[in-house]
Amino acid sequence: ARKSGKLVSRSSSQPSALRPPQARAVSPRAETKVPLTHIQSQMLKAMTKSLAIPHFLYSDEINFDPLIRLRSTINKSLNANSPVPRVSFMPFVMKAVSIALDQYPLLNSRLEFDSDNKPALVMRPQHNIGVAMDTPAGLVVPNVKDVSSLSILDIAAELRRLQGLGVEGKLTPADVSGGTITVSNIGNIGGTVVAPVIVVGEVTILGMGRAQKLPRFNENGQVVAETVMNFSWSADHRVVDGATMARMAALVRELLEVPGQMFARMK
Ligand code: CAO
Repeated sequence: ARKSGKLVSRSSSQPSALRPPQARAVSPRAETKVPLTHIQSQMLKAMTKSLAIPHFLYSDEINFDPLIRLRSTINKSLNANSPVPRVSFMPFVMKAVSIALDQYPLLNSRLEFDSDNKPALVMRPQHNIGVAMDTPAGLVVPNVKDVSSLSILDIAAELRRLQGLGVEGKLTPADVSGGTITVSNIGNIGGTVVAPVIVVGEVTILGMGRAQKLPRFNENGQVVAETVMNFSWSADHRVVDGATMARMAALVRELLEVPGQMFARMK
């Protein structure tokens, strides 16, 4: 199908909103000093703090074929009167993360130090899932609030709203604050693996790479074509151990590979 074909092929006609500003810049003829953009200044501060977090990377491969089929069925049922004309993979991934967080709430927490430098974990009841977005002005990370209370179509509609505001540079402080965990999908631009950087005030981030059709062995030992995607998780190793991360990642994988399980657990 065209849609699933597009998912695994390299896009030669990237929408201009997905092209970084540098791609349109002209190379200087001599060394030139330029001030940082507003977003670069914010990245400088935020990423310097983020990279002070002792973190580890955990990676896994997800078979996306069941989700590709499900998304195609759902998209065929949508029309101009639906809350959104189509859904991408992000709402399913965000929902799976939210369902898994019910079992692993530590990964939705925040590490805080009081005035005596005594650490504590702030456990948070809502899953406000941040989404890294590439906009003409650069990287922004708005979040979808209370994902556990939203349907797949609700999440898609909110993502669409945030994407629209992001492209226009009109995201509000409320849109970009209060995130509790982040998902960064670099795969629609390229790259099969990304090592994501934890957002300060959170302990976990998921990075999604590009889906690829690759040969894999099925349960009968036969080689079959499978659409696979790398999920890479970074977690704050001061409070999250690798085993907890691996269990959470395994649950997210199970929910996406057997989407029926996800629907069985939806509230
Ligand atoms: N692999 C392959 N194809 C993918 C994909 C992936 N991981 N993710 C999305 N695609 C495809 C989608 O299926 C869609 O094709 P269809 O027309 O068939 O639906 C197409 O790419 C465009 O997707 P989209 O951008 O409309 O929607 P999305 O919800 O998947 O992604 C967003 C939204 C905001 C995450 C994305 O636009 C974006 O900005 N990505 C970059 C994030 C980033 O910069 N991360 C790095 C942060 S660190 O600097």
